[in-house]
Amino acid sequence: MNLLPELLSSQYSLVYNILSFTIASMGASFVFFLMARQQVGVTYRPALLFSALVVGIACYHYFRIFDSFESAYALADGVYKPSGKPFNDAYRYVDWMLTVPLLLVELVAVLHLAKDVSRKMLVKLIIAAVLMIGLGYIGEGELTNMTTRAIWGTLSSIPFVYILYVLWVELGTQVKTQSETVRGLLKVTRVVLVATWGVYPITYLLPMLGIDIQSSVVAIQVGYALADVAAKCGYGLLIFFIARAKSEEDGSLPVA
Ligand SMILES: *C/C=C(C)/C=C/C=C(C)/C=C/C1=C(C)CCCC1(C)C
Repeated sequence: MNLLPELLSSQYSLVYNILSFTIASMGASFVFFLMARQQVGVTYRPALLFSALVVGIACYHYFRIFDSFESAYALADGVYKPSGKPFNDAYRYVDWMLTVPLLLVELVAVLHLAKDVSRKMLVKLIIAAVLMIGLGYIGEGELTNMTTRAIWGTLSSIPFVYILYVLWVELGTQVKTQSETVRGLLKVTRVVLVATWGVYPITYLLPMLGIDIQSSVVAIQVGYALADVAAKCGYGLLIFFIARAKSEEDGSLPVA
C-alpha cells in the first residue's frame, strides 16, 4: 500500500483506461481459450484450460485493481487527489502468485513430456516463481527509498534468472524430440516469454531512474498491465497454436 501522489487528469485517465482495456482483454481471452479447447486433441486440452484459468483469475483481479484505483482518488479542482482510501497493490502480487505458476504449467502441459521430466522441471520452476514474486512484493511498496527497492529487486531477480535458465537451457534440450513445426513455434513462444517477462523488472526499475513519483505510479500501472496482456493473452494464443500443430501431427485434431 503506497502513499499516493496527486495525479493530473490525463495521468489518471491513462491508468483508468489501461486497466479497463486489460479487464476486457482478459475476459475475452477467457471465453476464447475455453471455446478453443474443442479445436485441439484431448491430450492438449488441459493446457488450454490452464490458459483460461490464468486469464480468468487475472480478469477478476483487474476488476479489484480497477475498483481500488478508482476509490483511492477523488476529483477536486481539476486534479485527482488521494481520497484517503489506500490503493491495494497486493491484488497484483496475489494474482502473479497464482498465474505465474499456472503459465509455467501451461507450457509444460502443452509439450506433453514424460511425466517425471515435467514434474521435476515444474517443481523447480514453481519454487523459483514463488520466491521471485514474494521478494519483489516486499520492495514494490517502496517508492521513496530507492536503496530498499533496489535490494529486494535484485534478490527477486536471482530466481527470475534461474527460471529463464531452466526454460531456455533445460527445456531446450527436452524439446529436441518435437517436430520441426512445433520447435519453430516453441522458439517463438520462448522469445515472447522472455520479452514479456522482461518488462516486469524493467517496470519495477522505473522509479529508480529519477522520474517523479506521479510518473512512477502511472508507469508502473501501465507497464504491468500491458505486460500482463502480452504474457497471458498473447502467450496463451501461442500455446493454442502449439496445441493445434501437435494435434495435427498426432492425428488427434477434432473434425468439426
Ligand atoms: C502474468 C504475470 C506475469 C507473467 C508476471 C511476471 C512477473 C515477473 C517476471 C516479475 C519479476 C520481478 C523481478 C524479476 C524483479 C523485480 C520484482 C518483480 C517481481 C517485478
